[in-house]
Amino acid sequence: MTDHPPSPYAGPPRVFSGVQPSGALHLGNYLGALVKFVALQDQMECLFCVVDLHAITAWQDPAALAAQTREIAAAYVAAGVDPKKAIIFPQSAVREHADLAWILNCVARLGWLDRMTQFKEKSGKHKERASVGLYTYPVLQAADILLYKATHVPVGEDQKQHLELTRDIAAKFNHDFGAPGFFPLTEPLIEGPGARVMSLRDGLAKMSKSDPSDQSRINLTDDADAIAGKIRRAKTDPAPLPETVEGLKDRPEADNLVGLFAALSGQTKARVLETRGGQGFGAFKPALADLMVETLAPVTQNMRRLMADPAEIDRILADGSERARAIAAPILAETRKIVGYWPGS
Ligand code: AQP
Repeated sequence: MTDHPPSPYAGPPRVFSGVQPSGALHLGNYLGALVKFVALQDQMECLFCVVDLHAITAWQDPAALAAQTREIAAAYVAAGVDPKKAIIFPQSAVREHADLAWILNCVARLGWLDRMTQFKEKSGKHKERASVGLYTYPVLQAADILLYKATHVPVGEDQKQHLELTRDIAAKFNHDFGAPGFFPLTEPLIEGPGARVMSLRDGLAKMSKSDPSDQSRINLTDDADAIAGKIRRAKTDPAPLPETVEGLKDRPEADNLVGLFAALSGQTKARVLETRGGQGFGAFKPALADLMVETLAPVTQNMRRLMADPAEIDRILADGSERARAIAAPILAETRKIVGYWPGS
């Protein structure tokens, strides 16, 4: 994607990120996104959205969608996001997302979207049967971010290409409409050992909600026995752990488990291998499972408690929607004016 000159954007720093209510959250979502959300809420103004417009790019049962949205919001709070500090809201409650997405659909180029690897992966062999929404998903994502002039977006590594596209769209809008610095060139916040959590069944595939095998992922709702069982059955190779990170090359499953240990214990992979190098998986896996249970148990418990009080989650989401709208509305109004829409519309 294009290298852009430094942006003349002069607005305040602001964080936006989102998770789709398309199924139960897993450890990849937790380490790739939620943990970063918690860390950022004390550093900048943060908006954490439950992106239900994105979720319907693939079929969602209408009778279940609102409950799934509540569950993701509960997961944010259970993981440590404070709704008094950060703004937590459902995307569909702020109509401005769809309005800006249309404008940005007219800025983004077909050739840019044709390069998006996530569409290719998700649409598979039958791309002509995928929804048009799935194809333009990254443009809606750009609208989500730019609607708040967000300067930073914490995401997993799988979203890197979409974030580059967001920068391209912002730069082209600013250039085409003669509005330098109107939209920021958003920085992705990806780094860290949890940025790419892989499937427990295949070290080359990312851990994903839509993987048909539940054994491939640790769900945030899994209890201690389920976690221990999944880690015990996780695919590995017969060799013991290497002493150095270089020794993990061509051992994707071992690399993933060491990466998980590092992310959960707040260490680097090198540090983990300094103490665990030479250990077999028979000893390493139970230690990893214990660490995982210890980290996730409080989150799971909090989530259960919150899910038992849907009125409280709804209150958080209503408050968040109002605060999000208050930021979005003037930015959209200005964008519409720049585009030349009918005055007063
Ligand atoms: N395996 C992963 N490792 C690290 N981060 C991950 N994320 C997702 N999978 C991993 C990050 O979680 C955030 C929310 O993702 P999402 O649910 O909005 O979309 P997704 O990337 O499509 O998630 P899934 O679980 O893989 O869902 P499906 O199976 O529906 O595609 C994002 O920040 C993402 O980077």
